[in-house]
Amino acid sequence: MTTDAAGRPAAGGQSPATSSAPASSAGSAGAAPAGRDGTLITVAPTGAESDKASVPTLPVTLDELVITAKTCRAAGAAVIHVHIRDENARPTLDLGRLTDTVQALREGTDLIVQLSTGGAVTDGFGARLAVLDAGPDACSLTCGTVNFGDEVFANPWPFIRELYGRAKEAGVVPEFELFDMGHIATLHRLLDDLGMPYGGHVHCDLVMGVPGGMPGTAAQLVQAVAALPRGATWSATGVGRTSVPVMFAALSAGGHLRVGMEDTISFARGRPVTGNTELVERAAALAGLAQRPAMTPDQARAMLGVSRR
Ligand code: KMH
Ligand code: ZN
Repeated sequence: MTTDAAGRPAAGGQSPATSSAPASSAGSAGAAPAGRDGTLITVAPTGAESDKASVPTLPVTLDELVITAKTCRAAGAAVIHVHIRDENARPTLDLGRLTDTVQALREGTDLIVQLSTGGAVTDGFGARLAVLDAGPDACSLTCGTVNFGDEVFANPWPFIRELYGRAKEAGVVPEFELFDMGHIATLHRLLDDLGMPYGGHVHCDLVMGVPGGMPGTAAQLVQAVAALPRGATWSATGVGRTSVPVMFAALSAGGHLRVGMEDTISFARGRPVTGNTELVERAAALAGLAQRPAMTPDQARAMLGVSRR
């Protein structure tokens, strides 16, 4: 493996960006070890659930988001998963704001900009589809409905199909968000029905520990990874107190990491997060210990099939 000055694996050391695996789910035997030499770290800095008044360090303005993006990039992030807020710090899918956000993040960093199409549980399907019009590099695409605490995060099959088709047409690379084992079955169905995504590679994020979804345990992670489409790469996210155990499990199983204040606002028991950067720093340190150091955004582009804009 060749490395750059920061000890990150060189792009040439990565597995091919595109998968030659068939879209069919038949004969799935677990995910192939693409991206084995480095760790893709995604930061999810804001989310739609935490309230700025209760979590003052949450980045909610465009300036706060760009500063966060820069410091997280320096700490080892390669992808930013973006939810935005309005002038009252409430979640919004306002297209003008989303478009400005994509532009500002591109101007300020070289991160892969992944917009959330999940939004908040209160967002309608039309607004969630329209997120693609903001021209991101990538988008999240949740593969099924899930109980979400006391709420329901709705992702019916016709919506999933529509979003997948539109992302393909728009040249946006989807990341498949999998909150439960049934979502993996739906991902297979989607690939069987509609073929490979734009970019030619399947990358998933196992979102674990949501009350209503799959638990954030090592045993569950192993089971989920074994069910993924052949050739897929995957990250894992442990929500709340499952953040650290899921990170260790993912690294030991050859996976990538998503961290950020969307998913946890505690750094340790009784110790609130001071900001997203320390979460990325911890993830990068653990990835280094696992001898799979943090990928650069260009290395991540090569793995995910995301082209430079
Ligand atoms: N805020 C959750 C309801 C996504 O970004 O795609 C959905 C979510 C998933 O965060
Ligand atoms: Zn999200």
